[in-house]
Amino acid sequence: MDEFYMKMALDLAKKGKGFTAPNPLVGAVIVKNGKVIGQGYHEEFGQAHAEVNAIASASECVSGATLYVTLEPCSHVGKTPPCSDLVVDKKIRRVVIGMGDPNPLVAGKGIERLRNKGILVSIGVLEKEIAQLNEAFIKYIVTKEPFVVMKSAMSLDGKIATVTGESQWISDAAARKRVHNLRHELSGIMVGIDTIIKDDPQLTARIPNGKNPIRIVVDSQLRIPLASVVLSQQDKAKTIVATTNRASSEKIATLTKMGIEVIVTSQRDNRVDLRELMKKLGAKGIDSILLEGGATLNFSALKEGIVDKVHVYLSPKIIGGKDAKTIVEGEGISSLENAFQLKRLNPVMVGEDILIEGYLDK
Ligand code: AOF
Ligand code: ZN
Repeated sequence: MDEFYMKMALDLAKKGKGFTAPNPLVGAVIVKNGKVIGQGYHEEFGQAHAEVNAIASASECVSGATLYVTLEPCSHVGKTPPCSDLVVDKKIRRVVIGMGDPNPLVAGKGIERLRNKGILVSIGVLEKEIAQLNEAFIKYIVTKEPFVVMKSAMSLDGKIATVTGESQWISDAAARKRVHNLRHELSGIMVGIDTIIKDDPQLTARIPNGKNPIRIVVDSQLRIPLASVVLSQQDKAKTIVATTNRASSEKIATLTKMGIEVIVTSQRDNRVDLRELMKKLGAKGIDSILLEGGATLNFSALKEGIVDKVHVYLSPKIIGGKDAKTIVEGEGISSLENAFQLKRLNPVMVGEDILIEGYLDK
């Protein structure tokens, strides 16, 4: 039964996708005498925690009930008072927790408070699924750096375009829809300047009620055209341009006047220092980033070790052409033993395409 109610809490947690960052997705269910009497989830950043919403929704007194919550109840005074105290005050008898809270402010203290008050606590129900749902939070709360997902779509022979540069569309409509969902779920979307110059993309989440990610353009020399969509259509989403101290200060001033935030990093191989950029974006509360290319930036991101996860869509097409572009270029790796290794691969069909998800083995 614990798994059954935890699954319910997990499904509730998912409803907050796209709206809670950099805070976690959390769901809670209250059960008394075999009946669900309350449900809640963390709906939006800064708003009530899941436990508070579940208790507030209860159709009868929660005293003596069991609380199922995907994340350890908090023990700190943050934007809201500690949930573990509320659970104690409301005389809940048993608490079933999906996973411990990696937040150093909590990290076991919530569980300790509950146990000290004689509440029965079980931990680790559906932990793997819950941790995966909160993989960005788990990294960010400890490192203060965003969780980066590198996404690419390619033909079966590894091309992202034909020799003439035609690239729309390699992947199927179902795959594109899934990517727009991912844009909604993650806080930022990052591309290199060549992608802006070549495709002039919007980088928005075009799904119903989609939340647009913050657009981040990596542009070492500030070559970005002022008329590009990411600069001229700022009502849709905020844009940050990341550059180096090599960029013209006049252009920085022009962009700033247009309302664009410019982040200047030191140079690394004449380019934006991506590790420094991740620290700076993390400091702004950006907990997750979808890296959407191009091939040069993809290589730099892998080389600098900022990529946590990849999503590669394989489309059942063969394009050929030795000059047709592939998903990762740059200078490449010369010795196979230094190749970027993936683990925990998960292939799934998405429409006609195969999506391969995997994590970088760092
Ligand atoms: C949430 N929602 O349902 C739970 C959280 O910034 P605050 O004060 O809202 O506190 C955020 C921390 O509270 C968060 O990092 C996590 O450790 C803990 N639990 N947070 O936003 C919730 N249960
Ligand atoms: Zn809380």
